[in-house]
Amino acid sequence: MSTQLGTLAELPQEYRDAMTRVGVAPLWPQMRNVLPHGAPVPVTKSHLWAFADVRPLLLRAGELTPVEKAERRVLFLADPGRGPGAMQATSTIYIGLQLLLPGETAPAHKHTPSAARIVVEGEGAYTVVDGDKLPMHVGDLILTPGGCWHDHGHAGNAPVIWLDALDLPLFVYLEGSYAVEAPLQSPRNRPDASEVEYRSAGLAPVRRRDRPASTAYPMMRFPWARTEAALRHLAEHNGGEAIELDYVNPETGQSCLPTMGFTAMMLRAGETRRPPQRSASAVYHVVSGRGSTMINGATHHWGPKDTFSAPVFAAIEHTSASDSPAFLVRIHDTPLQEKLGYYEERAR
Ligand code: GTQ
Repeated sequence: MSTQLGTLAELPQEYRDAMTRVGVAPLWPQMRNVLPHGAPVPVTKSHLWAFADVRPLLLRAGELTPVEKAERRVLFLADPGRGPGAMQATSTIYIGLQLLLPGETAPAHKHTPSAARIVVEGEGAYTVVDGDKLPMHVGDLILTPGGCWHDHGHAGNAPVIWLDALDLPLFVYLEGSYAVEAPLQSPRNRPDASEVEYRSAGLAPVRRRDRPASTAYPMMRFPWARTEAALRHLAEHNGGEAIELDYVNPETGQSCLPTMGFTAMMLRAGETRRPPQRSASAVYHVVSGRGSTMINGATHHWGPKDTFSAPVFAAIEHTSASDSPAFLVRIHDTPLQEKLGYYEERAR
């Protein structure tokens, strides 16, 4: 059924003025904007941010703005569908690229949105999350869930760049975004849980009655070396299936953060994949390898450290270069949509 709905122009001016004075407006001229037929009409426009383009600007920020004057020295990825300066890459996902120079620190704070980092370049940086010092190696996924104190430091000798993913746009929309500041934390003198308690999938530490498990965020760091090894093993044994692993909470099996999901992907050399159309929006970060991705008919060519976005219900086709496999991390809002009860996949 698609009757043509009435427009604003059909209504007498004097009636429209009266509505404006009273502070009301008619629904029917805007009905299809907010409830389109069959599928959402995304505002987000797919875009590729080449690391080679962003990196020099970020390094210049290192010269122009001391970290003390930035708190976080970040250039964020602005969705072209929302115009210049939009502080979001998709409807719910904020992505920033953060620079820390040797010897610099970024002070502790905690905030209502959740964040995760993927290390892009450089060695020697660390993040302290609620007292746990988490080393940052290229490709590692480091969580700083909402409400957890976090500060960053850098003991190496070359610039470090990492990607920040936050559910900030959602919290801004909810009018729920704020932060609390504090001095740097003193880290506990023990390796983080990924090195001690959760070395291996399926094995979890025995919990004592007097020390109940803290199940919300038991593991804050997912070392890339293990993720890549797991993907390569899976590739040898899963037939022709997509090679994908979700980052999950090792105690509950649920997504590692409440609204954002993280999925490590491997594309075999020369492989083409057409995933289902998903109701989730996504940002892909290339850890290594080269290839191209067609999103709603437009093709992005990507290489290591590049980042690209896909709106909700995008028609996607990935192709990796023929000489070596490619490894990507997909950042998406599936966990949020599942909690809201509307996550959906449509076969293509
Ligand atoms: O490192 O804590 O890109 O609070 C945006 C907000 C990074 C951070 C961002 C933040 C941070």
